Order: sequence, then C-alpha cells, then structure tokens
Amino acid sequence: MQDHLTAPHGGTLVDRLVDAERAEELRAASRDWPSWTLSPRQLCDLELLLNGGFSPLDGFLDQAAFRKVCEEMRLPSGELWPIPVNLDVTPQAAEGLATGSKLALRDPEGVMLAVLDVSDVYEHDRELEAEKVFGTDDRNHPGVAHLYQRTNEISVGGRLEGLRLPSQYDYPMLRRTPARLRREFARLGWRKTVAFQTRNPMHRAHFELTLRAARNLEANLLIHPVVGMTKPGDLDHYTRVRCYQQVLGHYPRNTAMLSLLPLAMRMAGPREAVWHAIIRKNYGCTHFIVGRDHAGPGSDDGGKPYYGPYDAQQLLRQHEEELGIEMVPFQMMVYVEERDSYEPVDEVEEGVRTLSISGTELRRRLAEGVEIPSWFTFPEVAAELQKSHPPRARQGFTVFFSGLSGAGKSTIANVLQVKLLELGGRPVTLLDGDIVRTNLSSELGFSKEHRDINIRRIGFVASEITKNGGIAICAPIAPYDRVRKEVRDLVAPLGGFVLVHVATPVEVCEQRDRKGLYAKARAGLIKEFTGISDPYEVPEDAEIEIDTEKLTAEEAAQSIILYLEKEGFIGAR
Ligand code: PPS
Repeated sequence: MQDHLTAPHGGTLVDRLVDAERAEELRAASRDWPSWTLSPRQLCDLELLLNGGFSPLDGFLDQAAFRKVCEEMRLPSGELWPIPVNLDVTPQAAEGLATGSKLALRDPEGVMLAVLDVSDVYEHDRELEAEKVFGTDDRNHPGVAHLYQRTNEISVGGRLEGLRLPSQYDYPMLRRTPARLRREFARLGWRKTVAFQTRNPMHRAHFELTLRAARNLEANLLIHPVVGMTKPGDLDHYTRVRCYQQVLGHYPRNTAMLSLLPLAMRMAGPREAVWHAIIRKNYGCTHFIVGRDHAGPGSDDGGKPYYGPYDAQQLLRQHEEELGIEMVPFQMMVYVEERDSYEPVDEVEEGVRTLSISGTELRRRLAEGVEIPSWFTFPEVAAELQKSHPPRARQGFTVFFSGLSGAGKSTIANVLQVKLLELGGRPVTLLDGDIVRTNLSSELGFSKEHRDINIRRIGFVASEITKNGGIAICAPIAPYDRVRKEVRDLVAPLGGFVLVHVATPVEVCEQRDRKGLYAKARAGLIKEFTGISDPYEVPEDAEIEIDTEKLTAEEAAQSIILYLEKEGFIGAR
C-alpha cells in the first residue's frame, strides 16, 4: 500500500489497498475482531475510499473531522472537503468498540473487504449535517430523508486497510479506478480532459452541451455517470449505460470516453458540486462541467427549489483555484427550431421559438408508445428507452379483486382469465383465494395478522409476474385497506394495478351461501368470518366496483376488459 501515489494527472492519490501478504495477515487476525456488514451506500463510500476517488481521505471521518467538514467544509488538515463520509453503525455494533479496536468491514455475502483501525466512536449529529450540508431539515429532501431514516445513530471513524474492492459484475471494462483512468489518459496523450457528471440518460441537449464544452476548451471529454446510488426513482443504471454507449458513437473519434463512477450521491446541490469536482480531479480530469441546479433534488412540497439554479456554480467558482480543477459553467441548452440547433438559453434572442420535452412528457410518450422526436434524443437512445419502458400494451399488470366470501370474485376472475387468454400475447396467472390458501398459505388461519401475511404473499407473487410482463389475477377477500395499499404500492410501479371491488352485499352472499360457510359462521362453528364476525374495510380506492346483483359474471369481466383497454393495457401491440 502506498499512502500517496504521485501520478502524472490530478495530483496525489491515496491508495489504501494492501499487498497480498498483509491481506493474509489481516484475514488471519480478523477471527478475533468484530464485523460490520456494509450497507449499499457504505459499499459505495468504501470503494472510493480504497481506490483513491475520495483522496485525500484515507478512512471514515472521526468526530472532529465530521464537525469541521459540516461547519467549515474542511478537513482538520485544512484541505477542502464538503461532504461527511462517516461510517454509521447500530449501537449494538458499536458496543465494545473503542480507540485502537479493529473492525472488519464485510460485504453482504460476508467477504471481508477492509479493516477499520478505529480512532473514534461518536454520536452521529444528524441535525448538524442536515443544517450545514443540506441547508434544510425537510424530510422530503432525499438526502435528508436518507440521513434521518436510513442511517444509524453511532459513527465510527478511523483509517482503512483495504483487502479488495467491492465486487462489481456489471460493466467491468467501464469501471475504471482513478489510477487506471489517469494511466489511460497519459497513454492516450489526453493532457486536458473535461468531465461530465450525470445520473440521467443523455439526450441531444446533453450531447450538444458536452461537445461544445470540449470544443471550446480544445479538450477531451469524459462521460462519467454515477452508477452507485442516485436519487430514488431515477432510471436504472443498466438502461442509462446502454444509452451512454449509444451517445458515445456520436462524438468525434478518439475524443470522448465513457467510464462509470460508483458514487453514492447525496443530492446536496452546491456542496455536492464541489465534492464532484474533487472526485473528478482525483480521476485525472482537468475541467468539470457544472450545469443548472447541479446535484439538486428539485423542489420541496411547496414548489420552492431547495437550491438556486446557479448556487452550485457560485460555490465551486469560489474554490476552483484552490482545488486545481477548472469549472466549466453551463446554462441550460434549448433547441432552436428555425436553426435546427441547440444553444445556451441565454444566447437565444427574444421571440425565437425554442422546443423542449419535459421528463413527464417523455414518460407519457414512452407509456403510450408515442414517437420521440430525433431533435430531442438520438433514435438509438429512444430505442433503448423504449426497450426498458415498453408501452402499456406490452407491460405486465395485476387485476386485484377484493370482496366478501361468496361475492362472486372467483367466478368473475375465471371469466376474465379466459377473455385475456383469448386475446393472447401475455401469460395469465390466476391467484384465487382458495388456490393460494392451498399452495402458498396452507399454514395460515384467518386472524388479521395471518390475513395480512397471506395478502403480502399474493402481492409479492403478483409483483414478480407484473415485473416480468405477465398478467396476475388475484381474488382473495383482502379485507384490510392498509395491506391492499401496500400491495398496490409494490405492484403499480412495475406495470399496472387495478383494484376491483366485488361489492355484493353481505345479505346477498349469505342468502346464496354456496359453500354453507355463512350458516356455520352464524352457528359459531367458524370464527372470525368476514362480514359476520370479522371486519371488511370497503375500498375507497377501487378502480372498478362491481355489483353482482346487477351484472352477470360475463358482463362484469367485460367491463374490466373495457377499463383495461381505456387505460392502454390491452389493445394494439
Ligand atoms: S383473506 O382474508 O384474503 O386472507 O382470505 P382468503 O385467502 O381469500 O380466504 C378466504 C376463503 O377461505 C374460506 N374461509 C374464510 N373466509 C373468511 N373468513 C373466515 N373465517 C374463513 N374461513 C374459511 C372462504 O371459503 C373464503 O373463500 P371465498 O372464495 O372468498 O369464498
């Protein structure tokens, strides 16, 4: 392990990976040490600590460093560092840890990745971090939400000795470490490289912006997207990387490179921009593009942006000289129709027509299979996005029936299944109450707790079917609103979720009493019987309500088919 490795690009680089002999020594000694299993965020942080992406850090921050970083954006050495990188653990895990302890850091499979030489165990001051780093205590801010809801109370600081980098099996050729990227720049003769940070797919506006930046500077371009953790709800990185690979082919030959950054973003706006610049310098870049609202999480509940659109540029401008990486500020690029070109918004004369497509509009076009114009995104990128977001008629969905025993759920579900099979194109699975109780939940009874477990299991199976493009028809009683909503939240983002309330009144069900269960329930032979001795919470969020007194099963199934057609789930494929 070399503490500081001087490289031709980007200044000194910390390298905390030990040699094979020391690794063996540490493995042998680790039998006596406590272990901590790293969270996905901590795995990302560890990777950049070990590979030098977070230079000059050589471990997780101790309390003094944590406070100084929060309050002054500096390390105790005086060097600029805007974002706390602390290792948070549970109080149980912290028990027995003190200065001088060793803590083995492991991945979720139990592989030891590094050893922390503990120098400090302290309480994580979340309020300080929220106020100073994020500038807000608002839990709608994704970074603040993570801080309060997903980090532990105790932090452990100390230097690291790394045994190996976390295993990453996707795109190994594109995951270059800082040292490797510096070597590659040197080999290619890239003395000037401008980095572009992104967590979104790249459209024409981004392409034109990066091309312009590189040309103006007569520099090479590094497309350096974050593939660690981004804002919750962002497009998955597999799709994004395929899009970047498509965009790459449009730059002049031998002037642009794609490399992936395993960073866990905090969405901290201005401070994060400074952090991103330091990281890119470590990766050997000389310039860094900062656009509008860099690393910002958007607006709060009241529609007020958390950070001003150019706050990030201002903060980095104050520090770029000290950092030794030059900022390349950019205004938003807009498409000027009459000139068929992209231009910075502040350079377009008044009255000239500009076009843009918002994220919401793009999602609508994808869901409805509407064309995405080539002035907005390269056709190959549009094709990648369409592959990951097929129109609704090719997505999976779940039809979830709920209603009393004997309400007619199974009969309608059976007719619906047949009609959907007639249409063809997607596999259909029927998860009827009785089928599930026999095959998935045979050990469960009818207490609220057991019914909730039963519905969660059905929801899980339905979510897998929906995710993989199939149709799940579920027909349990599902008497409780909360767990029905839980299932909706699980399934809806993966395709469609349609709740059908079979609203046959209890008197009618009892009168029919096909299985003789109501008579038994009245006689007290069956306990906790829904509608008789157990509650049924009438859904207020059902997409469809069916009254079996007025409709036959065929008519009910047909009304569901028409609803699915209206919503775009069935139709031209
Ligand atoms: S739940 O509440 O959604 O978990 O119920 P579900 O899995 O749909 O199971 C309901 C079927 O089990 C039979 N059965 C009972 N229902 C309600 N309450 C009690 N106590 C009960 N005991 C047995 C009944 O036949 C239900 O079938 P369906 O098809 O709904 O008539």
